[in-house]
Amino acid sequence: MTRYSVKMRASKAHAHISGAEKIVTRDAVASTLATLAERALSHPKGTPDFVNLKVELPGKIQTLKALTVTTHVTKSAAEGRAKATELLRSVGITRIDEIMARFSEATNLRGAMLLDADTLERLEPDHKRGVRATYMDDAESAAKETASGKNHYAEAIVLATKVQAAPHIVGEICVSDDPDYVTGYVATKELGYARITTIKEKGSIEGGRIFLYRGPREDVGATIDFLEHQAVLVEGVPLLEKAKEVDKWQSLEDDLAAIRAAKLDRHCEIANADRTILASNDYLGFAAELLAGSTGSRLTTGTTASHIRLETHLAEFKGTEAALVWGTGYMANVGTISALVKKGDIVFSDRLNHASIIDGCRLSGAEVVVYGHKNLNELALKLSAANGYRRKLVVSDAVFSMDGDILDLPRFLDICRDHNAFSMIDEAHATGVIGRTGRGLAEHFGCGHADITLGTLSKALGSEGGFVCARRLLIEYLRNTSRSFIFSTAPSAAVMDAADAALTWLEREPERVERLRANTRFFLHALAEVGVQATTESAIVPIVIGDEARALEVSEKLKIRGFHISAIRYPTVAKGAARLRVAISSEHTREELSSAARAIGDVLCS
Ligand code: WAQ
Ligand code: MG
Repeated sequence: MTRYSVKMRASKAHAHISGAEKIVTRDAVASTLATLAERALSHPKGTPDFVNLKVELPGKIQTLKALTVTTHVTKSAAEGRAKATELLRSVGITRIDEIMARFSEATNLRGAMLLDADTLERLEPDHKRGVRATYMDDAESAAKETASGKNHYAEAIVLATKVQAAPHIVGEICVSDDPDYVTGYVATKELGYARITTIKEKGSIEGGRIFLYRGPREDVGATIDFLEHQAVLVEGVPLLEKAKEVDKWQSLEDDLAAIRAAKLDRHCEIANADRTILASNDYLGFAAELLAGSTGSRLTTGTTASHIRLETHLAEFKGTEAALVWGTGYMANVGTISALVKKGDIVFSDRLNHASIIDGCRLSGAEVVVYGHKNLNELALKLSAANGYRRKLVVSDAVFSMDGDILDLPRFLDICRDHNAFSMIDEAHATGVIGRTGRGLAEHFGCGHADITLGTLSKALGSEGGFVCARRLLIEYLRNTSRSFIFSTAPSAAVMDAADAALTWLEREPERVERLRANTRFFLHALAEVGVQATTESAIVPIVIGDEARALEVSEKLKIRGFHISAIRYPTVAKGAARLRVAISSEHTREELSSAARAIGDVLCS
């Protein structure tokens, strides 16, 4: 079958942004071009002003067997370099310190330095560009390409395999130039691909590749020609073994097993009316009279049939195995994130996530990585660079509360799954709003659930509290470890019953959700008619004003005209991005919405 070489290169003001190459069959050429074009145009490093896509028929293709991979776990750059030295010395390559010192010269090369392994002379004619190994691909790459883009690990094995097949090459050392990526490798025919998990300090951009040559000078040209022109397909490229990393669900099982073994497991029992209660905090008997307080934590006397009923109902509504309720949405976020990740773990958070998510991340003690708003390419890149953490969590708002836009859940879930990371979404503004019957993003996209779906009872459900829907194992884990759940008084039964009634109501009258959507569309049209541009994917309509004082003034003027519309300012949104935040309800009349739009138009123009 005829195979073509397909290459992509994207740049901006002549600076390299991204590049990729594939060797594909005739019928895959068009789709490969489309994928690579999309990757070029949506790269987290920026929008290119030049994209070069190239299709060529290569010469005869050589098939190679992938180098075997071993992983050496190192805890510091010094340890990593010592490991590289030890490995290379074992195959007769000495002077490693001097070779490593040449990386300061290698940085900024598009290709690799070609060094004489013994004299350390540079052999390639172009010292600015280096030697580029090219025309190579993983023979089974389709299976390893993920929705999230390229697989750096597989690419590196393909490259290393081709390089070691070149005449007179005896070894390679690779240190990434990405400041966040500390993993590198050394490769030789005898050692295979020896991955070194930490080979440089985090934050350093000093890296590159060095190819080591041992042979007659007159053959250098043939070596470079092989590297730069011979087409190669590499078979048997292994998938990244994640031996050091425990499966995320297994890590929950392990923690729970330890808790149970120590007899520290916690359960929510309904206080039995036949027993005399000597466990509540109702010291003066008022709670029993007022029926407002719950008298204790959910784990002591605070659980009633109402709590259990609501939790069962929430799980049914969202379509998960189980659910757990906290006193507020803020507590649910803080208590869930800080229970799931700790020191030694890592959490990825969208730049525009709600404050309760931010506080949960900060409190957790885990390393916090913030990625650009909905920049899932950046998320995928940062996840690939995260090595050696016990647990990984990615958390995002479902509906962003100050912009009204929504997360691309299917792609978000793909990326989290690819990286063994827990996926968590906050559906505070999505529950009752998004999806045909208000069940949220999974209903809207017709996709699966995040591992953790958080919601609130205080918005569309008209009551108070926060909740998490998830599989039983995760809920049991949170019940045992979430400090804001364990160490606060349960919300009252009356509040639980109200939320339960709202949920039943929503199930019986899904037309409310449709009415909300129609009202939102109507309001956007009404705004457009008075010359105000606004968009939304939810029921939150932001009207960005910019200046903080001006936003306050507009909000005050609208109050005088009889409309309560909040002005949102820093730190809820960025400085200079102050806005009116209009929240639509299914119960607004068309009259109310059109007069509000007219008033906004008037005030903004005055
Ligand atoms: N030929 C020669 N040198 C190259 C090539 C090429 N095709 N591509 C990149 N280089 C050089 C260039 O100087 C880059 O700056 C440097 O290598 C690093 O390239 O988890 O990400 O693509 O096992 O940033 C290795 C570890 C990751 C993977 C290396 O390299 C793992 C990496 P990058
Ligand atoms: Mg790089």
